[in-house]
Amino acid sequence: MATASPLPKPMSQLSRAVSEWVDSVRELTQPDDVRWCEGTKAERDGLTAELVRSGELLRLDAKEFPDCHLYRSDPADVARVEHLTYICTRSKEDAGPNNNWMDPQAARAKMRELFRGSMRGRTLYVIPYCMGPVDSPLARCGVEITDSAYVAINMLIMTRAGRPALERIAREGTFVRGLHSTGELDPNRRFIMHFPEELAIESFGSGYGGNALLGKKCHALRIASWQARSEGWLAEHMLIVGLRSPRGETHYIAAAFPSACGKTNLAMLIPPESMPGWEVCTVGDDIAWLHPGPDGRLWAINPEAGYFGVVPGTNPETNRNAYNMIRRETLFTNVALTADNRPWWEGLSGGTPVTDWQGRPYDPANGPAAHPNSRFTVSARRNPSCSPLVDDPRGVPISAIVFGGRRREVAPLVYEARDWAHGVLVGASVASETTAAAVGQVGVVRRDPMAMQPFCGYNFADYWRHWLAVGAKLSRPPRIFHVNWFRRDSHNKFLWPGYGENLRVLAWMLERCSGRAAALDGGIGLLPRPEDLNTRGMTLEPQTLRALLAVDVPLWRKEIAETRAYLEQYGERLPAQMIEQLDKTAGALGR
Ligand code: SAT
Ligand code: MN
Repeated sequence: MATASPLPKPMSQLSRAVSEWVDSVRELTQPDDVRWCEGTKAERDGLTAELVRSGELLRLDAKEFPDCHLYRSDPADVARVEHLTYICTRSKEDAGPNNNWMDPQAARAKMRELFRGSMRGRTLYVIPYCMGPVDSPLARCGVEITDSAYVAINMLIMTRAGRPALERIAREGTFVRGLHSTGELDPNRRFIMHFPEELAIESFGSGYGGNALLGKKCHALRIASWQARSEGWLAEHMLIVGLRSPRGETHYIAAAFPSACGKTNLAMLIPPESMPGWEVCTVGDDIAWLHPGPDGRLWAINPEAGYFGVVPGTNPETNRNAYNMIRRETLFTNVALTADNRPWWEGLSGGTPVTDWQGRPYDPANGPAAHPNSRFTVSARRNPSCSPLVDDPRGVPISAIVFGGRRREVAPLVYEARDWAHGVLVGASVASETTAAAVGQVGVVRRDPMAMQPFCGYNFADYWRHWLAVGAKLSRPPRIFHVNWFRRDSHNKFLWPGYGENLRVLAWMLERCSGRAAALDGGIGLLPRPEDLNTRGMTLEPQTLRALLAVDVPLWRKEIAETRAYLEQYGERLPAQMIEQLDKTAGALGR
């Protein structure tokens, strides 16, 4: 006779370290109830149903958008708050000029007072999660405690959360402790604190993505970048995409762009019809963990399991994969609604918004109908171009690293670094026009090295040194490129069509990686000649292509002087190689 299998152990008994931490948080925050998340679909559906009943979530038209919901945030809580985000290391220099710093003891004391009793009348959710495939040696675990069911649902979509993660934590012993409470959403009582030396995060007073889904930017970038330095790898703000050429060769590219610069679109790119035979598969759209492999190559995993993407602009022309992906099982935040309860956003050709993102009758005088930083949360499995290797514990080998910014001028469409060390300088020199993903003025150029300005958990000078050290360990390092899809003409018109056509630029990179494509030394690095780019089937005037590939030497001299002034802020800690590389570029351009 078959014996009944024993009941699984309650989650609260799997790891003593986690349970003790939960008990201490419970004592401090005084929730009415504690719930451990198992990570099942039934559990997520149950949580969703509860929020529909309480009115926090709105069910969308079940015919066109089955299992889709709308969440409206507080109107003053719609983006990351970089000015309230801190790195709390014992030494201020370890955080560096690139971070806000607070003494860890002072920060802990401040947060203790905010968290005291903050969960009264609320439920405390315990979410064990694994960043990366649960059986991957490259993955790392954490536990988020939150009093927001909306945050819990997001984390259940965005990470591999629940029992298997907690079982790994119980085996390994180490995990990142992330404590989050929504508080009263008072911007004066809002802080996102990181304690990299203790692998801990404390976030209070915001329910928005990057501030509250602690597995994402807080853990997978700020804390992980610190862990990565001590363990010899890199945690980067990069998408990972696989490209199979008509020759049948597959290459993986990791690409860093600032928030809301099209990473999700590039990761899910649809080849133009005039480029038959190309296939694209998505490994990740936002974060890459890169490890030197035993074969001397760089191997990447996507620590996330879902996408938290920008909604406006998504349509069948810009990103058909994303457009199809977000038609079911998707959680929308801060989009507008049509009369028949369908989500609506700027950039959709059909439908009419009747209710704006704040739930008011739509009036163009109030600004866009959907918030410019409105988001979708969706499982990566919903992506039609999702790579079969997303769960591969070894990750994928990276052939090319791409840095990019949003620049009206200066940066050409594409150029290649001379070598890894030059590539580190190219990455460190990234500057970009700001977007709506962070609170503050939109459209001003700011320095954003490796697109990590808001996300590097330690001093950039040490980070660049670490990048140089990782490169020195690789016998087959990826080639490093810089792209700019956003260059404009004197009438402020974009010169390059972007989206699927970006494949033409990626194709040149892959030809470079295979040693087949030529390049010209343009002083700033290596550029394709106009005839090296495949422009067959697109309408691009020859003079436009020349303008896209032009290096404006006087502007570049100014750019180099600004980069020098920026790097010099890092003083003694700045690796000498960075200035050597800059001098080399300045020399190549003629002083
Ligand atoms: O808000 S998030 O940090 O999650 C998204 C982004 O800014 O890239
Ligand atoms: Mn991002």
